[in-house]
Amino acid sequence: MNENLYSLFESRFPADRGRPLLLLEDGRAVTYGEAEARCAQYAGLLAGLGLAPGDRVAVQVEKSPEALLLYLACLRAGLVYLPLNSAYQEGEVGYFLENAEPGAVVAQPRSMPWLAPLAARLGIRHLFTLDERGEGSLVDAARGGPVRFTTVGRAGGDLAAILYTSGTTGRSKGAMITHRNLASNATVLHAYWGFRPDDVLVHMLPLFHVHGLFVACHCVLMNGTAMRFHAKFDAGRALEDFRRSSVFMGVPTFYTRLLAEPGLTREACAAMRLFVSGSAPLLAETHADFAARTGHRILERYGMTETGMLTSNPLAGERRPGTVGFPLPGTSVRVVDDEGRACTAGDIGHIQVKGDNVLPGYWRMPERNKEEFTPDGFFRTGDVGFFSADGYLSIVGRSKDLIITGGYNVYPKEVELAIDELPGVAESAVVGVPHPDFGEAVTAVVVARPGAPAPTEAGVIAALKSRLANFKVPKRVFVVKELPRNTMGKVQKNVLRERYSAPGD
Ligand code: MLC
Ligand code: AMP
Repeated sequence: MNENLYSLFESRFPADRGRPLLLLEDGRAVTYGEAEARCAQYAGLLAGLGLAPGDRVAVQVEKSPEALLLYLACLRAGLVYLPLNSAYQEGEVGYFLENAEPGAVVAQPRSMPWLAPLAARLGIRHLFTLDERGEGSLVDAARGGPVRFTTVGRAGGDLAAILYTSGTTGRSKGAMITHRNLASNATVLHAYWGFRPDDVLVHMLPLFHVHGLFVACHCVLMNGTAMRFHAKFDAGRALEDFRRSSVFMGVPTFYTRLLAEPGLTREACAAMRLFVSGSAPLLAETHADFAARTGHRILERYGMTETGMLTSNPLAGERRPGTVGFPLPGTSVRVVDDEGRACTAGDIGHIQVKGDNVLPGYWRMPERNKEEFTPDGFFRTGDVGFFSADGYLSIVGRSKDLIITGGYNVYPKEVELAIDELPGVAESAVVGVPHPDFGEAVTAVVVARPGAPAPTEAGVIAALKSRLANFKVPKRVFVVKELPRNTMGKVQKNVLRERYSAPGD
């Protein structure tokens, strides 16, 4: 049996291929028929380059309909899709390309001055451009190609995508995601959230991470219906769309920004049936304010790049604020103590998971696979939480040193390593402090090197901007004489978090 995820989607496409898949900001639409044809052309182009099933295609582009079709084309051709956040800088991309050894790279035209020499150095023969308007050498090369393509047969365990996630050591790991991982999660979410034949989803998330690419797009593709497709989040546009749509998915920052709009009313959301939040904790206060203003109780769910979606508040029963709901069908979620013994309800412990949605391992990192999985095959999420007596999971913290800012993960170690390389810096510590818009804000505390000119806040921020994706760059930098340490010599990040969370800092 062909377990290619694309074939599953295709089986759900509407019989009338003239129906829209994408409704664009400028009023145009991309129908299912057009999507199939253009996707076939990209698949044909990539296969024609000599790329074989299992080869990686790295893609660092802004969001556009073509970017989505390119993803579907990779699935269809049996190639492994490797999406990269468009904010990543040269050094970050260099590591991913060196590690993943893609057969082809598709990137923004503005990246070519540094990307072309990098690709040449790494022996990557095929390099294409694709810009935010959906134009570039990729589109030119595919134009006029056959509009049919026979989807390549894949087994469920074959790779569909690799998504890099940073690690506590500062080195990124490629999460290997299989066709089965994605198909099982898509099938479960589509059913659990009760998708209906007339649903229209408002899509404002980026396309290079799990939430926007897999969770949102897969639900729509499984439903064979349309999404209103926007380049990025815009609260005003979202409100306009809510009047003629039914489902919205976002990170908590989307919801706090919507709450700042006077136009967010019960009447503006009357056509909507479901608001989903995830990727970062949704404050119970945001949940309550949103319900008071719109009459809608946001449905919060919990997931990870490595595992897809794991738990969800129910569509029908009580959506309990501050919790992430129940394990999804087919996913085992357990909470264990430091010794690996099951915790009882109410007791806080480590969250571990198992299921068809969980990755088989990290790309070329056998040692990490041993550490991240338990001997009985559960994946260690690094999240800490507890189950209530009636089965709702709450996340109370993380055992991994991680900051989530506006739904993006930032590992302090990576930022600290970049800061420590700057002239005049002896050492640094990076923490997350509460932020009204982004939930948490990356904050750096820097110790100057004796005898060297002291670094300045503006200087550190400017230097980091060319080295790190913008969301990793600290919003504030404090230069201090020394870092607080415990008796073991370990930096006390909790002390720093408290110190720099104070209003006025
Ligand atoms: C942008 N900036 C951020 C940021 N996004 N800083 C911190 N955190 C972020 N998330 C930078 C900008 O570059 C800019 O810097 C400054 O902050 C202000 O930018 P902005 O104009 O306010 O940002 P905007 O473009 O509006 O983007 C904010 C956002 C976006 C929240 C809309 O970040 C976003 O779409 N986030 C969603 C992330 C997501 O999809 N996560 C899912 C991961 S999957 P400067 O210096 O230029 O001023 C996952 C699994 C799961 O986690 O469970 O879903
Ligand atoms: P990522 O690696 O980007 O996939 O991020 C996954 C992490 O995001 C999880 O391990 C959690 O720490 C966090 N996360 C996702 N959804 C939620 C949520 N609803 N509440 C709290 N944390 C969440």
